[in-house]
Amino acid sequence: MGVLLIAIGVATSGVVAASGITVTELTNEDVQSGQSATHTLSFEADGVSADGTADAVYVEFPNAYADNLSFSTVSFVNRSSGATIPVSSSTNIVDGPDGDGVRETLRTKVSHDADYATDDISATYEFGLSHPAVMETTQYDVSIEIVDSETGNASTTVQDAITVRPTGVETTTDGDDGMGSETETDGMGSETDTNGMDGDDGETAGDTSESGSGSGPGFGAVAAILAFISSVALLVRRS
Ligand SMILES: [Ca+2]
Ligand SMILES: [Ca+2]
Repeated sequence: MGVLLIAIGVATSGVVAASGITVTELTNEDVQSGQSATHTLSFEADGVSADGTADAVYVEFPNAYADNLSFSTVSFVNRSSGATIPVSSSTNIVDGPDGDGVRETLRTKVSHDADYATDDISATYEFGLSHPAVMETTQYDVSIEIVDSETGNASTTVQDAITVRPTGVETTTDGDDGMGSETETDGMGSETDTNGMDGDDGETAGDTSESGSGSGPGFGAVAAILAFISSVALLVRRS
């Protein structure tokens, strides 16, 4: 228990400096399969160095969004003063921190040369996504990472940030199956009626049952039953 608490403490203190990345808004986070949508993503981060040397800010999407990602605008401000944090290298779509060779990440560099050490910032991105075609509801993470020139790295991942829902019609085939099982039930019904006659009438009924099922359900079975009844009537008259 003590060891576990220490481990958590170390993990938390590892993101001092540039830290506290918190997503405050993601619009259109629930979309249909294959839909294209524009999104606004806002987040806050603390302790970004204002030393006049560039810091890189990454917004990383799952690989499914590579080639389905278009950047529009971004702004960074100091949350207290409202001062603009200047963009020193405009946003590009790059491989990003995961280094997997897939270009699924927005990279922007900021550089604020201020007379104080760090900014606590608010960032707002606008971008477009063409969402994947999915067969079942699928959720995607979005990650943010800041590589600071002086105060170290910080990152966060929003699990299941985007939900993509399938659009297909699913139940037509089930309706057809229902009709099929009704036909089967009719067949069973005819047999049950014939068996009922069997139980009442003994030996002769056995033959009738076979001929009934042989000629199939419906009119044939009715005809067989009528023939059976008339033959019983004849037997009754003869006896
Ligand atoms: Ca810096
Ligand atoms: Ca990548």
